Amino acid sequence: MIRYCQGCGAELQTIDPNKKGFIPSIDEKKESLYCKRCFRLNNYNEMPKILSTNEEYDKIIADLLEKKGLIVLIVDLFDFTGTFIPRIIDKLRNKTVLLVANKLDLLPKSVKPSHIVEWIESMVNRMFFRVAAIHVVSSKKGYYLDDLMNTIDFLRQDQDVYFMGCANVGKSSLINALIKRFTPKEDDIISTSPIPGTTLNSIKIPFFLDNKALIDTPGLINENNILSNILPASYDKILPKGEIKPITYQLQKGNMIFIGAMASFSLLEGDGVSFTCYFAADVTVHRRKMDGSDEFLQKHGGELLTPPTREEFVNLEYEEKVFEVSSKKKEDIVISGLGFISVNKKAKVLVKAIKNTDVFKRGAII
Ligand SMILES: Nc1nc2c(ncn2[C@@H]2O[C@H](COP(=O)(O)OP(=O)(O)OP(=O)(O)O)[C@@H](O)[C@H]2O)c(=O)[nH]1
Ligand SMILES: [Mg+2]
Repeated sequence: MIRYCQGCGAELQTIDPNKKGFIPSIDEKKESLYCKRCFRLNNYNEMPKILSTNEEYDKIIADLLEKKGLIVLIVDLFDFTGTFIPRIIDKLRNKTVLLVANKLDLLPKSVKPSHIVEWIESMVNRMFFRVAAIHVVSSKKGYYLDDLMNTIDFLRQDQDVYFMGCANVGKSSLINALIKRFTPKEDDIISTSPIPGTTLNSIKIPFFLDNKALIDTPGLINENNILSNILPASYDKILPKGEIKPITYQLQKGNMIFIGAMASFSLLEGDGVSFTCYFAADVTVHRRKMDGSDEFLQKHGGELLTPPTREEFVNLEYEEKVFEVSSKKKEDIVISGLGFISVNKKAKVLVKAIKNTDVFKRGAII
C-alpha cells in the first residue's frame, strides 16, 4: 500500500535519503507517518531544501481542479500583490473562490479589517476576478477563524475544501489552526516553515461531519519574491515576527534610505516627502545622502546594512526602477516579500532592489 507523509504529503519511500518522502522504515500499524524531512523540521527546526518543480506543481493543481469543491485562495497580507498573481488566479476563474488574506497580525493594530477588505476588493476588481467572499485572518494568532468557518460552511455545499495559493502564504498554518480550533486535536498536524515549498503534495484531512475534508496543497513558488533571490540564512530576519512598527523618515531631494543591503529608495524629485517604512524589525533601515551611496553600499553591505550576510552581499546584483507618485493620493512602493514604503505626496523615487525581485506601486493599504 502506498503511504504518504502527514506533514508534507510526499509519497513515502525507503530507498533514497536525498529524495522527497524518505523514511528509514514504514510502520504499517501507524495511522500517520512523517518523512525524515518533516521529522527534522518539527524536531530540530531545520529543513533540507527539497522542492517540487513548477511542472510538478502545475500537474498537482490541474488534477485537483478537476474535482468538485470550494477553493479557498490564500494570500499574504504583507505581500498581497506578490501572492495574488495571474499564474494562480487565472486557473481559478470559473470556480467558486473564497479569498482569505492571512497574516493580519503583521499589520498595525490601528488598521480596521473592514478597511483592508475594501482595499482588497479594489485590488480584486482591478484583476477582473470574482470571489464569493473575502476574509482577513491570522492563522498565527487565530484572528477571525470563526467568521471564516461560517463562510466555509455556507459556501462549500457538502463538498471538500481546497486551500490554494503561493508558497509561504500560510495555507498549512491555517489548516492547522482550523483543526486546533474546531476539533479536539491540540497539535499541528501539517508541517510549516519559513522556507517556501514546505508542502510537497496535496494532504487530505477529514474534517466535516459529512466526512468531507480540508485539503492542503503545495504553494506556487514565486521566483520574483525576494526569498527566491536571497539565501535562507536571512529569511529569519526578513520575515516579520509580529506587528510591524512603521517608521517615518522625512526626505529632501537627494536623500535616500537603505533597506539592509537588499534595496534602497532615493528621492529624485520632491521635497519634504515622508517615506513610512514597513519592514521586519531585524532589517536595518539607514538614511543618508544619495551622494557617494554606491561606495557606502560597497563598504557597509552585509555589515552595517543587513541582511544579507557580507559573504552573500559581495555576489549580489541589483536592478533599478523609477516610480512617480502622484499628488492625489498616498501610494505604496512594494518589494515583493520584503515589505513596502508608503509615500505621502508627489515624488519621483528611484528604487534599487536585488535582481529579479518584483517592485511595484499600488494605492496605499494603510
Ligand atoms: N505572522 C504570521 N506568520 C504566519 C501566519 N501564518 C503562517 N505564518 C508563517 O508563514 C510561514 C509559512 O507558513 P506555511 O503554513 O508553511 O505556508 P504555506 O502556504 O503552507 O507554504 P508552502 O507549503 O511552502 O506552500 C511560516 O513561517 C509561518 O509561521 C500568520 O497568520 N501570521
Ligand atoms: Mg504548506
